[in-house]
Amino acid sequence: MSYATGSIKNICVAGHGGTGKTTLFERLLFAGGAIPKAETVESGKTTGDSSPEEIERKISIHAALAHIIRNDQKINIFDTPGSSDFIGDVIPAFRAAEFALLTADARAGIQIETIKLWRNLEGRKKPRGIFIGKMDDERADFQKTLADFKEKFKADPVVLTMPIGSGPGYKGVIDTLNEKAYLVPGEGLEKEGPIPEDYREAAAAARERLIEAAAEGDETLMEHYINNGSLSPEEMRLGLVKALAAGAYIPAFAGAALKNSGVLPLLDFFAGVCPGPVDAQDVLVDSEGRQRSIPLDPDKPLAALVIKTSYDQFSGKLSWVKVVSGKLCADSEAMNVSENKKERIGKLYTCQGKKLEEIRELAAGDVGILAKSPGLKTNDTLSAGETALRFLPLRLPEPVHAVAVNAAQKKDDDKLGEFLVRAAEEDRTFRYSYNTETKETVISGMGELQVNIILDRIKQNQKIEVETHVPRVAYRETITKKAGAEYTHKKQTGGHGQYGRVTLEIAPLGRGENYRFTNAIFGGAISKGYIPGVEKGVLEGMANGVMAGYPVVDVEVKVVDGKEHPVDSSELAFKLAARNAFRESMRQAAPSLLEPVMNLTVFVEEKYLGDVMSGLSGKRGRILGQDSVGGIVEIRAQVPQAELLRYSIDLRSITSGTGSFNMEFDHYAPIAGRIAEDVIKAAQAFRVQESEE
Ligand SMILES: Nc1nc2c(ncn2[C@@H]2O[C@H](COP(=O)(O)OP(=O)(O)OP(=O)(O)O)[C@@H](O)[C@H]2O)c(=O)[nH]1
Ligand SMILES: [Mg+2]
Repeated sequence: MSYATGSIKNICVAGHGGTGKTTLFERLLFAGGAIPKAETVESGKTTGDSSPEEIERKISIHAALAHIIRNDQKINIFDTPGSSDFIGDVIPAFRAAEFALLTADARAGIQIETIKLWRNLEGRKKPRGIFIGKMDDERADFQKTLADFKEKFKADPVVLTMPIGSGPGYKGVIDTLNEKAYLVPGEGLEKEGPIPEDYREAAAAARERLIEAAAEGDETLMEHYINNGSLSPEEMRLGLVKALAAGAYIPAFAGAALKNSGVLPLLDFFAGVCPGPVDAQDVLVDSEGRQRSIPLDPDKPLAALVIKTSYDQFSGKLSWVKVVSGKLCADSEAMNVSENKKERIGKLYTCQGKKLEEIRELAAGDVGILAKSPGLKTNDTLSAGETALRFLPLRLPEPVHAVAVNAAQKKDDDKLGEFLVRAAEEDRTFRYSYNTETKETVISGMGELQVNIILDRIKQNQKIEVETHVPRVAYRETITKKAGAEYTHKKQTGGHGQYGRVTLEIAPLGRGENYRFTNAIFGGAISKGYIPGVEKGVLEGMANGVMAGYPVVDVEVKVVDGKEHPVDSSELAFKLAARNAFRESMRQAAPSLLEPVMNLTVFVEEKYLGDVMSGLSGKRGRILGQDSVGGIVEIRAQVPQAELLRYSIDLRSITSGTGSFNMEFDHYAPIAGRIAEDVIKAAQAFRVQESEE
């Protein structure tokens, strides 16, 4: 069955690891009648954590999508992983949802991943709320968590559900909008009841704030409120809908999902108050990068975005799509704008976790799954006809942790390659590449956990034995002064001989200028026709420097003189002469090693600042600055890449798993002394090993 754009909601549940997202997701599905029984994460049977690696580790690794039908609306809900290693599965859900609910553990306050996710949502101007869960736990403190929230986000949430007691005395929640209590059930669904006497005052105060938030959403409501001092329940709801779509307030909820508590009023909020596709706009860009906002309109031509790709044991490749405009029909055709070719649209599904249900069409605003469209990949735009308009790709961070891998047995190379292609399709933060320079396949991701899970899948599911090691750094070589040399390549072997003489002058260039080649010969010592051969020889010489065999950069090369033979000269002879002339010149030009230096941004809680700073100075890092926003300190530094190869592991241990970082290449910088000696020694060892293989 197809749902109209106005009857669809897309909600994303996100937040710090272990705050109870998958449990809440499960209980929402149960309360909404989508599943007959609610399972615990520990049982390994939840709708959210259904892959073998999730069941084994009892954490979420992949985004899960399910839906509830409530008041004739289809409420799509995403459960997302909390560990920062799996941000690649959170971003697609943020992209597709019109509302995000962040979970907090009432015992722990607002934790670092939640802060980072909050910032990400803020950047997207996405309406969002907060669910303070685990209220049944002994150490739960709703007010303290709320206060922590206020301090970190400089915002005062509007309480939609407040807890009745906490810990062993926790009894349920009060729905301040509908003025009733929901009591913790023995089993089954929570029961409605009157607001307990001693909570009436607090509930009334919370309701006052709700009325104000609602009135702020709409001018006529505000007038009505000023004149009458109150709003009817329906007026309130409408005001809250508008104000939330505009991001004017932040709703806060309490509950204990594991006890099925605080779930029903949340569901009613999703159905009744949350913004949906009709309240949102999306953005398309044309071939010149100009952006155009479009409403989510079912009556316009089709425009849909592939937000995620996954592989199912039975159905093969699955493409998750958000339809933004028009409708997507099963057994049809659409234009894949990104590839500029027609795509057959086969079967369409809606899903409850990994359970797929076939449907005929998806209207604008809906999210569903397309099977058997092998040509589709994440970020592709589907369109009704030919157009240059496409969606902006998902904004994902760059990988920070890399490992070099190779199949222990040559015969497994292809199988390993195929697996890596698929893994990188499934999670866009996971990358693999073959580095021709260091001759390694390097896989990289957001942290050790993500990379290790991929390695486990290679070993356990694919049964491929692999060897891993720390990736080699791509050093460079350069020169520090001017020099020059002459080289004559001369060979007499029977018939034709080989002859070419080249004199080069080389000089340092500015960092990043890489290479400049000039023919400065006057008078035809070398004919023009041989100069390309000379340049080839120079480039070959530059491919392997004289210090440790790394590529040579930032050198100006001038051909100043030479000599040719009327019969024996050839392009090859000049190439060989030039290569050697370059090597010789380089030896005399005070060569130096360069190492890549990264721009690093570290995000840590204030209490770890000192340890992280001293860690960085031990890594030859240069601190550029620091900022503190909402309880997280952002440290900016420049650090040699060689010192960062295992930084995701180091930082985890310094910060008990809470710190994270971004990095990108910035520049090459010279190294000398012991550090350079070690690099040269390691390169020699590598070469010996290579020649033995
Ligand atoms: N006491 C109590 N425990 C809860 C509640 N909700 C979840 N838990 C427990 O908290 C732990 C983590 O729950 P999950 O639902 O897996 O948390 P999550 O946020 O999905 O975790 P990740 O996906 O790994 O980030 C599990 O042991 C749950 O049983 C609750 O309301 N009360
Ligand atoms: Mg989870």
